[in-house]
Amino acid sequence: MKKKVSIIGAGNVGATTAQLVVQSGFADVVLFDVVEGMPQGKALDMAEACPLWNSSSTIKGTNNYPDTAGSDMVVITAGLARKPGMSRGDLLHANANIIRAVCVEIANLSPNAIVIVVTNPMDVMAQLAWKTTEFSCKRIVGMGGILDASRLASFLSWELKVSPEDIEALVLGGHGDDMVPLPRFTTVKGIPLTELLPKRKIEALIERTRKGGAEIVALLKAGSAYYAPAASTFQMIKSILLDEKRMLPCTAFLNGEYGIKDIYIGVPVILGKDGVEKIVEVTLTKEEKAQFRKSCASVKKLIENLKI
Ligand code: TXD
Repeated sequence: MKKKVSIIGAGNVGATTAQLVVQSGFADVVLFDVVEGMPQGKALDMAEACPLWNSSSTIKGTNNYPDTAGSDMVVITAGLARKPGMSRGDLLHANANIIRAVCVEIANLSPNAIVIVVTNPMDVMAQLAWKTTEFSCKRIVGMGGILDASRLASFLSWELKVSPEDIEALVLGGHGDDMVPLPRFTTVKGIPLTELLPKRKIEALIERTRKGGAEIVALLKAGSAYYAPAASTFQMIKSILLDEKRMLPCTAFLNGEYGIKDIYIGVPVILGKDGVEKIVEVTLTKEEKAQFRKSCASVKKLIENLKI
């Protein structure tokens, strides 16, 4: 029997993630949304593409939570996306109410699921999902760092005129404007970025990475990025479903690692069949540590604001 992946929110990120999972053939998908007919329509369209994708996965669109029961994985993309000029934090209260409601259903219907949180402000929403479901923190993980690192890797590949395949980028911290891209741990075929580009150039590309989401929001005018976010989410789903044990920057619960306790924040983790199987600690310089702490403080402020 194939694994069951439920995707809550059939908007841009949710539907594109559903497409990647169905196309891969790795799992059956349930696509849930509160808008009547929309998830059913998108699911039917994807189901009709399965013969062309040579995929034996099934997909069901629904407005009924019981259809998600017994999921092995649940991906939460439900909520509002940013409009031009908005920060991710501006979505806090509206999305918190949605996440709470979604998580009550998940905890009841899929008590053994591993949950990937995508909705912004994502680090805080991951914390809220953990509190609401009362699942082990290993089974709640947030998507952000993979996307930020992929954006940095794209900018680097254009600048260095080298295939993105040969670039490994690392971004720590919250998925917000004070994320912490780490040039020391960003390499091109093993060569640290600091050997390949002058400091000024690196700083400019890091700045573009920090504002990468806003750059797309400004261009689209309605909605925010979804192709790269869905591809990042799919990488996490695949590592968990196939127990690949990939080391990926994700938002995970820290319990003293990096000198930080009790918050969800972006760090390198190993993702496998049990969810977050390990948090990988790297030694940071004084400056990197200060940036990481600043990012943690921003996330903490939002958590306190929500009183979770
Ligand atoms: O890196 C990351 N973590 C992110 C996060 C990258 C991209 C997008 N990011 C955030 O994901 C974004 O700021 C939003 O908070 C979510 C979803 O983004 P998306 O672009 O998919 O937004 P859409 O297209 O507006 O889709 C949201 C859907 C929409 O169909 C609503 O009807 C639905 O969510 N929705 C709900 N579904 C289920 N249950 C409830 N309560 C609900 N409320 C709205």
